[in-house]
Amino acid sequence: MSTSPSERPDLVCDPITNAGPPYDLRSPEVHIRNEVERIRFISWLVDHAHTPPPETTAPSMQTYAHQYLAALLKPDARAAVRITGDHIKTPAQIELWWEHVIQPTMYAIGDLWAQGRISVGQEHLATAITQRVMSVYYPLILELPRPKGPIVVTASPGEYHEIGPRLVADIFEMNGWDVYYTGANTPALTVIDLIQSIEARFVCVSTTLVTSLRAVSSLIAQVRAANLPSQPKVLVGGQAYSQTATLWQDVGADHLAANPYDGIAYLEAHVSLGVEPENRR
Ligand code: B12
Repeated sequence: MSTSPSERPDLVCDPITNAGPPYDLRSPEVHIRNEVERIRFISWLVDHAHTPPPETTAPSMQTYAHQYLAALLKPDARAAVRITGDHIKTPAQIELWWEHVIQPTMYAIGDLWAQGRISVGQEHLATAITQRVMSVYYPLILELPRPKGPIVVTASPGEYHEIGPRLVADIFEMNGWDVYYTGANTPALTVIDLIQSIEARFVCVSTTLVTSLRAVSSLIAQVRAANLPSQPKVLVGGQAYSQTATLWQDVGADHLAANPYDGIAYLEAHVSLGVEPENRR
């Protein structure tokens, strides 16, 4: 891709004026177009990873992503925190940043590593910087009201990729869900105990590696066999499902969501909202 993102205003989600993410949940066409543009953009980021980001007075989400990637690669944690902090003023802007800066830059980091253009150490450092950046916003995220009920978000057993589920957990939390996030490589019994103790009606399982899917099947089978009173629905997501359309059914899930917003649409379609708000955190 040779065009610069700043030359493509149609790809740009304005960071200041746009209230919400550029998804239209009712329109699969818009969703597919967004995903195609995102893939193109990641490839543009990879190609321009070592090109200094231009100085601009009206940065788009994509120029921010370019600047953020440069900070990860330098590596400059302070610059990554500063670029993020200059942009984020509201929870809606955290969501935009998670989806349109953190996700594509981490994919670009993965591609740069797979192409041998950065070392495994640089990839680890970039991941650590992103984790530090995200942690700045927990005082804000965790203070928001969460009246929609408790849910579990977990990375499946054997799965060490945890930024994806963390990002999902944060976006669910910012949309009113009371999220219990377990982190990476969570044993099935821990997940079952947690669902039981908080009476979660949903468990959301993130998986990146296809090789982890056997463990996902086992986790879901154990959740079903536990016959929990809250009868939790199992929502799955993550890159492990991107190659074959039916994998989510093979593992026994109730639903596959391509991104956090598809996930929210599923949760909201399957729960009656506004139940006992005084009992909700
Ligand atoms: C950081 C990283 C690591 C770190 C993870 C550290 C951590 N604390 O998370 C470490 C070093 C541990 C690691 C290890 C490995 N990694 Co790695 N890693 C990555 C990297 C660069 C970034 C991951 C990330 O943060 N992505 C950003 C998040 C936000 O995206 P996401 O997870 O896809 O989540 C989004 C969606 O998928 C969706 N989603 C995800 N889950 C869910 C769940 C629900 C319910 C919903 C609704 C939505 C949803 O929403 C999220 C937000 O949009 C990726 C590159 C990539 N393409 O992701 C490689 C990558 C995933 N790793 C890869 C590999 C090969 C490995 C190793 C096998 C390497 C090795 N030989 O040891 C190991 C496996 C370890 C294991 N058992 O899990 C490959 C996988 C290739 C493949 N097709 O299988 C990738 C793609 C790199 C590459 N380009 O080749 N890795």
